Amino acid sequence: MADEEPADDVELEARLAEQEVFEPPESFVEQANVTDEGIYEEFEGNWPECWESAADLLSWYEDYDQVLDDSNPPFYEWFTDGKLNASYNCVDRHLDERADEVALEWIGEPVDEANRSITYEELHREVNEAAAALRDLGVGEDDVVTMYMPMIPQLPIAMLACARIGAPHSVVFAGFSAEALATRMNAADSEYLLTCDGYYRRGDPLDHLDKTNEGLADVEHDVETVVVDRLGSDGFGHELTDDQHDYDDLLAAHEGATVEPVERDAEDMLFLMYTSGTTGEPKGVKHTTAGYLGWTAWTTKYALDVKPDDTYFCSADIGWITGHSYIVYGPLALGTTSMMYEGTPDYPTRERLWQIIEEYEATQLYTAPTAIRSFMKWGAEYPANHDLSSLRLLATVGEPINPRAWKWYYKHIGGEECPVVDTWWQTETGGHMVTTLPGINDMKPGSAGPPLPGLDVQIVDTHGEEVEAGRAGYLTVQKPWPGMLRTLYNNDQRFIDEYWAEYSETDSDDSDDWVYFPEDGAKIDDDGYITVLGRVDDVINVSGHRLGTMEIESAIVGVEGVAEAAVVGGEHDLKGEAVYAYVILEEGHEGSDEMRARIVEGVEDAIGPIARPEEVVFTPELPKTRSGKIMRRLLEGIANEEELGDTSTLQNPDVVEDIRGKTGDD
Ligand code: 6R9
Repeated sequence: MADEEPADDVELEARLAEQEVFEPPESFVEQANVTDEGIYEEFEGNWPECWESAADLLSWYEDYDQVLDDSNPPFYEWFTDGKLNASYNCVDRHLDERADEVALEWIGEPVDEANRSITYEELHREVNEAAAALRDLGVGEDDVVTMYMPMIPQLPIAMLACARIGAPHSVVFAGFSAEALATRMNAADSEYLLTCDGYYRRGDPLDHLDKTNEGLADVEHDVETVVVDRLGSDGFGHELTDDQHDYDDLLAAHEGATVEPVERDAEDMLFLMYTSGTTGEPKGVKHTTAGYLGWTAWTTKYALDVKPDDTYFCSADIGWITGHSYIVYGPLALGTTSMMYEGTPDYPTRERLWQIIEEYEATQLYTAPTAIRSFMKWGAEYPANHDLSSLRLLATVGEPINPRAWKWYYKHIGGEECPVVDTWWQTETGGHMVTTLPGINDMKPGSAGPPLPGLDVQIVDTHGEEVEAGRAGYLTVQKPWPGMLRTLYNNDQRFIDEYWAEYSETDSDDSDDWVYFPEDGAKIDDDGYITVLGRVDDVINVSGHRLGTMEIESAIVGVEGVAEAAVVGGEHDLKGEAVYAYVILEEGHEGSDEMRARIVEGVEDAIGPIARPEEVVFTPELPKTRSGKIMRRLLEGIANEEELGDTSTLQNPDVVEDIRGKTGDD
């Protein structure tokens, strides 16, 4: 690798390689939203009341009684009996001062043809019309509305319209399969769906309604569907059925309508988001109105340093939690301009992202390490062709960032003048948990930083005892926080089993006995900086996307001719981790290329292309312990070309060398 790198990368390496600590640039600190390091002590000494500072960022119809009700752990309630509306907070309240400012800056495909600047006033109009249309369709308070849409403005508009009428949304990533859509709609008993006819990918129209219809065929109840006509004359000529309605027609029928935002209780559900877990069934993470919105607003303001006059750019997809929290809710709650990019970073050229940042004078860029590693591989000449001086802050999320990629980002995108915030958090935490505050803390590449003020994060061993600095352990959160998930939809027991049982005294009513376990490994240094080491459960992280190995295995076992499968994550230069599948075939079936192709197709059909196996290895046996458990750790070792240590306690030690010989063959 090293000898292929451009000369200035080598120079950067020499200068920055040794540097382990970076101070926040002075020009940044001078204008930062928070610069007083006393905030850590202040929050610790005033917990949980410190979180009034999150509630204070919101507008309320009725004030809350209690900041935290912890009488029934782990079912915590925040800002009890307060009343508010998320749509009002993200739209209406900005009208007085910011009606003509851009709320959503949409950069769509085809390139340069499909852009739209949506002001707060326009957003208000369309959210109201959509809310009126949905209500007319029968959507009532607390009905779950599913959205299966790519990065088009109708997606955040529909989310805010639902919030307005008190209907929780459940957004399913558009790249997920028909089957994934059906599973989620069935699990949430969701009787309404918003989707679109299709969309463009790298210039070509792609049929989305076909996939939607395939999913709907497996939904167990009747569904009213609203279809956005995204492709116009490039469309696929679908005829809408009786229970499918055209989005534009519905809005036209409600032109100029206004819908009073409903007063929601602080603890009423704002949305559901399905995410991967250890077992095959996706988990419906439930977020509520006040805690979530306050948390995203607070962290957007303090960790991402967003101000109303910013043009803030998060390149995530709204179909994932990062897009929910940091494209839609956090930024719009603060009344800023949030950019939404529909395309990919390398279409039509590898300069696309930098061109957009220059053209719109973006002030922040929030992206994933996997993207940064691609930019790095393409070379620094692409960003160098553009004026990126509007950028003030850089951020990353989704997986650990290696120090080399961090430094490249800092130098080539930030020009050494932007702090880089590495934000550790999860779908379940609602927003940031571990990150530097950019106007206060020094940065250490590779380490996310200290926990946010008011958070009690500890790295513990298997007995729950804190480990020494430098030693690997398990990340835990010892006190509740406003943005936390409230439960798994319709499954309180699984909520306890998945996140609390490991380190809590589950028969206790004392909240001090309850500890949240996010299933990540981590270590802490002497300054309290946390380095996240990755998942310790059967979840793998491909390009920052969470995938359950069990979900992939069950998709593979569903392919005719497959007897058994084990899936593990193997290290991958760009994706972070890639899917490695070890497959045993039934008698009479052959490990042919055709079989391999069917397995890949099976996974794509069940989950989506993001879960596509990098390698499929056919083997007559899988390494098993004497008690018959598949030794996934060994397979991981093989995928990562590691020394395997003693394998003699296996039921079938010979199979290891056999499998090792076959991995990496093709
Ligand atoms: C926001 C998001 C959560 C999992 C999480 C962890 C990994 C996220 C990270 C990170 C190291 C970071 N993760 N951010 N690991 N450093 N800055 O990604 O949510 O899709 O639920 O994934 O991602 O393993 O547990 P989600």
